Amino acid sequence: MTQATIPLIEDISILYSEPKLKGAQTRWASLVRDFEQLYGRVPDFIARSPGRVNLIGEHIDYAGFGVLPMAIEDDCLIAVAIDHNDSTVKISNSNGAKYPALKFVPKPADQGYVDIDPQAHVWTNYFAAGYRGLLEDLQIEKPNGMLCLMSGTVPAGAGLSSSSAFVCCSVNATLKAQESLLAGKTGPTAHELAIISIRSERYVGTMGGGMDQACSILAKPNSACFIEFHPVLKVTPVAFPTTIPPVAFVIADTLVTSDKAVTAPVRYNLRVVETRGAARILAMALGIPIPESGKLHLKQVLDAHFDKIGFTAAAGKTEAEIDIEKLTEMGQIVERVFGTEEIKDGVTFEKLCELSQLSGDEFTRLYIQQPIRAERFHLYRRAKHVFGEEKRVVEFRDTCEKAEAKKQTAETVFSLLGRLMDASQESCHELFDCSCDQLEELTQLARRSGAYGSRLTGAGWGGASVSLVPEDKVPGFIATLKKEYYNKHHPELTEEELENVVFASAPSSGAATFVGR
Ligand code: NG1
Ligand code: MG
Repeated sequence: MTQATIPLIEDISILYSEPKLKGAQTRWASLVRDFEQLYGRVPDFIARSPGRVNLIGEHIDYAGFGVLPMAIEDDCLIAVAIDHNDSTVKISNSNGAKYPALKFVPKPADQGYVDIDPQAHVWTNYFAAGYRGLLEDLQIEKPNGMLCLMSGTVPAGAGLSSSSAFVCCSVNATLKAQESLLAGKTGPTAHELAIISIRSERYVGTMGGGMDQACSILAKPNSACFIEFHPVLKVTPVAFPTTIPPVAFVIADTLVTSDKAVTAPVRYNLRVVETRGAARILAMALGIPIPESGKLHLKQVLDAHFDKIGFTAAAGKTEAEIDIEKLTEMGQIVERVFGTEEIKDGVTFEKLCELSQLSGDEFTRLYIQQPIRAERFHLYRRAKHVFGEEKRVVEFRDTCEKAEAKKQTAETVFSLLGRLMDASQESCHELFDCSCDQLEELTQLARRSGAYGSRLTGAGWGGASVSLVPEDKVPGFIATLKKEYYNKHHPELTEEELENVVFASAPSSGAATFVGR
């Protein structure tokens, strides 16, 4: 490696669109410079993983259903120097004032390499999670040491997956740093790295689905990702129609931060448990056998149900039409099984166990791996959201893919997509209870200000909204949001600060490592 200031990078312009590129070049250069200052040597490589914006398909990945996110240009970078003689790991943050550094000597493989306390909400947990997950996969005895400096631009707690960008980046960085120890074996494929990253992030204590890591690692440039989880993880690029005037996805952060790790017991992890309970009870009602592990999500219930009744689709139906037919029928089953007076408005834990035909201890052992707290568990509203939301994902994807063949006008296509986004927001608000006042305000304002559609993105309860806006209207749209939302609620923010709060992002590409020339 030469001592040059930036040329670690062949050409980072493939990663960022023109408006973002200059800022990115400065950032990459100062990362290398700060690294040299901190560790007295240049890094061997820089690993990069992007955040994501979920276009549609909220809170359904952990129910096994397909989702449609897009990687964004904001990302996590980790500059790394490899130490072949000493296993010690040091990780610092370019924002050291806010995020203190960590140093550790890895433990033996059978002790999991590094301790992670999910109750201690420290930023380095995400690094440790990726480090541990990858090493457990490789089963390396004496890892190479790593000197690391991290720089992140994905806003934290905004629903844009700063957490997964970091975990995925850590997995990638750790792999690259241990390459010399693979002894001729080929390391994991990108697909395997995505699965490792999904597993790794659970060490932090959230019972997450997998959308974010799959997107951060496997995204392809210029397209969104349709991600399926069942029976296996599969990512298909979905391009937006190119023959009609372009649209942009504008991200606007409510600035209500929602730290998923902190609120998990009453929000995210609780939703996972409600969804799992709903799957079990629906399966029982439909006479579907439940595996001893109890593991069965709503997508498996759907598949098993249609297998059981010997469903055959009417001739000439498209795949999307068949999926929609099945999801509609599942919606009716939800009405029948959960729409009763006894269940519709939520059930106590005792009732949940009774319906599941399990004791409290058994239910906890099978479905509650992390602490949760709730007075009532909502089977009806959560299940209804899941099947309805997946229907919208299918329609959204189908609309993007068929627009050109159907010779639809921009107005038709984008109005359709926008309506689906609006309906998703309504369902998140009414049925899944994962919106909040500020998200409602911002999405309504977006619609009034020229967006075809607008919804929350990511886990919700704060964080960002995403709006579909004709590209030529983006500057005016952003100006209105600044005036009507940010100037009102956050007059303290400067123009420059607002650039990271409300912005359009081009679809970015998935994780990669960059070595010096
Ligand atoms: P964020 O927005 O990063 O908190 C979470 C989950 C996803 C998905 C969405 C909701 C993780 C790492 N991410 O995202 O898997 O369930 O919420 O659609 O747990
Ligand atoms: Mg996250």
